Amino acid sequence: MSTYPTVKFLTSAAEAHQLSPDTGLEIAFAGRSNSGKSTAINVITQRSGLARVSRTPGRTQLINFFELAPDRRLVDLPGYGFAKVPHKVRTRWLQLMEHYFNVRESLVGLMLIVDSRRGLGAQDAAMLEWVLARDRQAHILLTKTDKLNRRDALRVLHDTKAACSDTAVTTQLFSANAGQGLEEARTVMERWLG
Ligand SMILES: Nc1nc2c(ncn2[C@@H]2O[C@H](COP(=O)(O)OP(=O)(O)O)[C@@H](O)[C@H]2O)c(=O)[nH]1
Ligand SMILES: [Mg+2]
Repeated sequence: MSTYPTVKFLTSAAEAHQLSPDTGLEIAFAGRSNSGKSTAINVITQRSGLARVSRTPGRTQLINFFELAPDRRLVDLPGYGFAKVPHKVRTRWLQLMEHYFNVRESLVGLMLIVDSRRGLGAQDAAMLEWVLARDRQAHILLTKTDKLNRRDALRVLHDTKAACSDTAVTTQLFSANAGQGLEEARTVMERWLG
């Protein structure tokens, strides 16, 4: 049986005032464009079309809210790290993210989606600092491990854990294609959502 049999899209927010009501508990997914965020959301919730998967990194800067169960949400934050976006777009992204992290009381934790072939970057580290500074939990999914051999995957896991060793951040390997790490990710989410 699906862990979230009633998961459904709730709403999109392009502006601060459009966030869904701040009740209950929610988990935010963040990461670079093309890191595998939408794919991870789809396989974790077992809904193939829930979050759209793109080959070309999208420029839409929307916060998408999904309801996992009553008063339990998954939030798809707009991706970052896309080199060619205009300065204005980047400023808007920053303002929307800062607003979200500053006001959101229902936020319990951040799932940080990192391409295992790239490893943790400066912007990923900045996202972690934001949530840790606000006393929220964080868990890193090192995605697309089917593209690495086992030795390289274990090395990036080790390096990422080492980079976060003075924090409570946890890290795991993940592959949507190979079905690796699904239960581990769901267990973290279940723990956070109580
Ligand atoms: N090989 C492999 N490709 C993946 C995996 N997860 C995502 N991708 C691919 O990576 C690309 C970007 O994925 P997407 O989920 O749209 O990334 P997002 O921009 O972070 O939402 C797509 O072509 C996906 O099919 C994975 O686990 N393994
Ligand atoms: Mg996406």
